[in-house]
Amino acid sequence: MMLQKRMMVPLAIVLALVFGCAEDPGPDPTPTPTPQPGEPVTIELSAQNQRFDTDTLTVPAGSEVMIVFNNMDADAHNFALYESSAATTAHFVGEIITGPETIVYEFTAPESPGEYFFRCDPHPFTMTGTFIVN
Ligand SMILES: [Cu+2]
Repeated sequence: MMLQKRMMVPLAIVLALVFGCAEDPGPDPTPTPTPQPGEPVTIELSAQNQRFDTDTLTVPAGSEVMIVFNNMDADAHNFALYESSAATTAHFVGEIITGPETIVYEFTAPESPGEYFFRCDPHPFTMTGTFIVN
């Protein structure tokens, strides 16, 4: 009887461990994070051959925006955000850098959703794009 009891205890522990492991759901699946208003957003933007690599950037309203700007030209470029293509009201004007060089710009996106205008100030007609706030 004693022998039987001693065997039962380890078996119960083993079963508990196995059962416990089987119940472990494992690592949570990592969903793709969707930026929410006010959350930080990182954007990579390049300038090469007197052109931006995109003509549309989209961020949530009021988000903290970090633009990693890679100027691949041996020319002066920047990123600047304006209310409209009239470029009279600036939301953010990034420092002009001569490439090849990378700079990080940080600013807060406009609170009002809509279409804004971005450009390179030294090339205000050829390096332009739409900055969408939603
Ligand atoms: Cu430029």
